[in-house]
Amino acid sequence: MSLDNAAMTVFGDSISGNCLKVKFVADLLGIAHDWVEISVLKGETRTPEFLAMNPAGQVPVVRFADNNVLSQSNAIMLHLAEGSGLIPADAFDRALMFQWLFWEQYSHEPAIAVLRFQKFYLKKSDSEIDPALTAKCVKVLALMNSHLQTREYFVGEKLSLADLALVAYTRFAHQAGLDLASHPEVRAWVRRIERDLGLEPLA
Ligand SMILES: N[C@@H](CCC(=O)N[C@@H](CS)C(=O)NCC(=O)O)C(=O)O
Repeated sequence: MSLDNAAMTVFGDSISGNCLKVKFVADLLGIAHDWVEISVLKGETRTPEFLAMNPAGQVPVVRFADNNVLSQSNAIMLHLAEGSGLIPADAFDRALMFQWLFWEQYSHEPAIAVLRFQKFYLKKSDSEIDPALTAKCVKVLALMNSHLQTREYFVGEKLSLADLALVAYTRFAHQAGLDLASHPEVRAWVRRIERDLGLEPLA
C-alpha cells in the first residue's frame, strides 16, 4: 500500500508519547493526516466504536484510506517510515534500531510513561509510588546517558526511529519528577531531537 497522497486518520491522545510518535513521523515525512482526539482519561478508548476498531482498547490507532487499521506505535512508525531515511539502510544499523525500539517498549516506556502518568495525571504522592518504579526510571536514564556519551543519535549518527520512539516519553521526564540535569547527555540529546522535529523544548 502506497502512502503517497493517502488520507490517513490518526486516533490519538495528544498527551500520550506513544501517540505523538506517530505525529513526529508523519510531520517529518510530510504525510497528510487527520487527527481524531481520543481521551484515555475520559475512557474514550473503551467505547464500543473504539473497541471495534482496536479490541486492545489503546491509542494510537491509524486508519488508512483503504480502511486498513494499524495499532502499536512502533509498528505504525515503521510502516509510515518504510523506505525513508528514518530507517537505516545498513542491515546491522537497522537491527540496532530495532534493538532500541524493543527496549523502548519493554523497559523504557513501562518505566517513564507509567511514572509520569501516576505523578502528573493521577497526582499520586511520592509515598503512593512504588520506589522500584522510580529506581527503574533512573536505571533507564543512566543507560541512555551512557550510550549517548560518545554519539549524538542512538544509531548510526543519524536521526532514526530509535530516537523518535525514545524521545517521546523522555522529553516528559520532568513530569515524572525525574531531573535530566543528572543525565546531561540525555538532556542534550532531547534538545537535539526536539530541534530536528521543530519542537519547542518542554523543559
Ligand atoms: N504498546 C502500545 C501501548 C499503547 C498504550 O499504552 N496506549 C495508552 C495511551 S499511551 C492507552 O491507550 N491506554 C488506554 C488503556 O489502556 O485503557 C503502543 O506502543 O502503541
